[in-house]
Amino acid sequence: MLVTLISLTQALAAAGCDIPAGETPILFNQTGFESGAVKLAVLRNAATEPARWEIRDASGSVRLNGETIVHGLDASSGDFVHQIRFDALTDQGEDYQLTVCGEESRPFTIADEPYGRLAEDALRYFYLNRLGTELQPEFTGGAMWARAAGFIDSHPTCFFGPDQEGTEWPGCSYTLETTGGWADAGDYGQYVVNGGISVWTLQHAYERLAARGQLATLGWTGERVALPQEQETISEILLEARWHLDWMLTMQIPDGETVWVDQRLPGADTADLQEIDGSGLVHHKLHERAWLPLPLLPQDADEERFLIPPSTAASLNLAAAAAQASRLWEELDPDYAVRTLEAARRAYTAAQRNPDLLARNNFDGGGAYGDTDLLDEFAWAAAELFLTTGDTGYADDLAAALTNDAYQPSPIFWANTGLLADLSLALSDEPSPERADAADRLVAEANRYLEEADREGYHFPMPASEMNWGSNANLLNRGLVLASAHDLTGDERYRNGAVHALDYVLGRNALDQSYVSGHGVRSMQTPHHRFWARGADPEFPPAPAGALSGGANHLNMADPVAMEMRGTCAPQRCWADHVDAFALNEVAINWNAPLFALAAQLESTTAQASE
Ligand code: 9MR
Ligand code: 9MR
Repeated sequence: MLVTLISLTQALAAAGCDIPAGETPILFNQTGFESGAVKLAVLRNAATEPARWEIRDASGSVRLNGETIVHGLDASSGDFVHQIRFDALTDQGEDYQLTVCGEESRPFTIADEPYGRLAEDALRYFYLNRLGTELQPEFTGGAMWARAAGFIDSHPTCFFGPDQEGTEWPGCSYTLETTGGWADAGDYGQYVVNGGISVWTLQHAYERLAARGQLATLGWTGERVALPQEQETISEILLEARWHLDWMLTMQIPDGETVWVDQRLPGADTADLQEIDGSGLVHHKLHERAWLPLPLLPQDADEERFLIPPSTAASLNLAAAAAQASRLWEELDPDYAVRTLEAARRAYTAAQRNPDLLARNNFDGGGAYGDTDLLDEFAWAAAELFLTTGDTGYADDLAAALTNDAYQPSPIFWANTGLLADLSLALSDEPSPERADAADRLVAEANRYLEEADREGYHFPMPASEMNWGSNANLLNRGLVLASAHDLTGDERYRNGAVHALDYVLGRNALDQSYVSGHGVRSMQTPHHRFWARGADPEFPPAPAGALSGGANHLNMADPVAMEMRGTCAPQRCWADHVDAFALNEVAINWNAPLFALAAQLESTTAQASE
């Protein structure tokens, strides 16, 4: 009788439980939860019936219990999963623990404002990647990330000689003084396309906080991330963005200079070099003739760098980011506001004069950042210029781009910038048809992301089919759109969608991985980075806190580590914390920018709710 009772109890305890051996069964954001927000854990569980769960606090009292929601087989991970929703637990506390199917989770925290340190570390990333300047220990968040300058006295001329396709480039008669800016990523290359979205995203975070009057209340007036510049009242966000925008400005061709470009028609195999008026156009990028080795200190990089021919996309990136900067600096530094607006107008005019100077993948030693569809960049630049100047000519250009049959709003990344225009337009405090249309597009986009989250077992707002190079940042950019939809509608579901995006990046994923260094118990350690290269050489430092790994990528497995994994991994699992895995585990300015922006945005909306 006793034996029967015990086995009955065991059978009951095991109802709805079939936990696969080997991997952590309970997955959630490793940095904890926000008191008032959505709270979701994922359980790897092959059972098709729900299981009972409970959460205890630090004293051992049960604070909440319930049943799992059976999601089923999840294609992006290959896992059979259940979801556990515990939004109802809202008390701040440490050492909470979730128990389900006899498995205990790691302890977790619930806090009113869990995003502050993340935002600060994510912003410090940019200082830590400055070129042309010494990194001083009082600003690096630890002495091991201080270093000498490198890439100083940079005054490159145009690339000359044969490119990778054998085309002979004549070079040009000028040099530009280009010292400064950030390194793009794990490489020290500098690219105006990618600089644009990165600077824009930091400036957008600033503009959003400013619109709500929260810069000072949240301490984003120089109190949170120390920088070498004078910053008594000027925000560290704006100053840091300016560091790179200043570099982008140096890449613009002075009036009256001529430059060689490839004018081949789309689809043509051979180059058609022509010398054109370069006035106002912007060089696409700046890097050496061949990839530099890894690891490498900046001061040891002594190969010559070259200005790679100008592109329409680079010109529009400068136009957009500089036009946006102009309105943000108008009161703080009127001269700079004039300078940036003038540069933006010149770049825009030059792009209109040369609408199809497309960058190609024909220069070794740097990323291509080629983009063949520039309607979205035209819309973005026109929108920023319109918002800053009010000139209806720009509004007309914007309308023309948006109503072009080929225009499609698509998820944000460096080559899809149409929604950046909408994010800026939606922030504007003056009602206008442009603002209303942008708001509609953003909410429609956000609705789609929420539906996509519902389909995912790990409940992040992106389909596996989009887990490409830099997937984590693409996901966080979706988070920014969701956060904007929340601002526009006040509907908490959108804010929760943004939280789900961050939850994935911070640990609620098949690999039980926090993709942000220094945040979470299993955080990324050894990125593809030429200075944070501990993964390649013990003499070099590890990643500092707050750097975002590119993330899972099953679509473009281009590096040696990824190649080994090809065909063997479910989309979410195509990732490795390996220094050589540049298609999976590099870090980049355009990836850290939405990490910062989303953390800052979530922090600020919490702060507002608690006022
Ligand atoms: O560092 C890599 C170099 O050794 C290779 O020759 C080159 C081939 O494309 O790729 C380099 O890696 C870069 C990658 O292609 C794109 N992301 C930046 C990587 C350099 O840090
Ligand atoms: O982020 C870029 C990704 O969308 C591309 O697929 C990939 C290959 O072209 O390049 C990525 O950008 C890299 C750039 O080319 C060089 N610096 C490092 C960037 C991140 O890996």
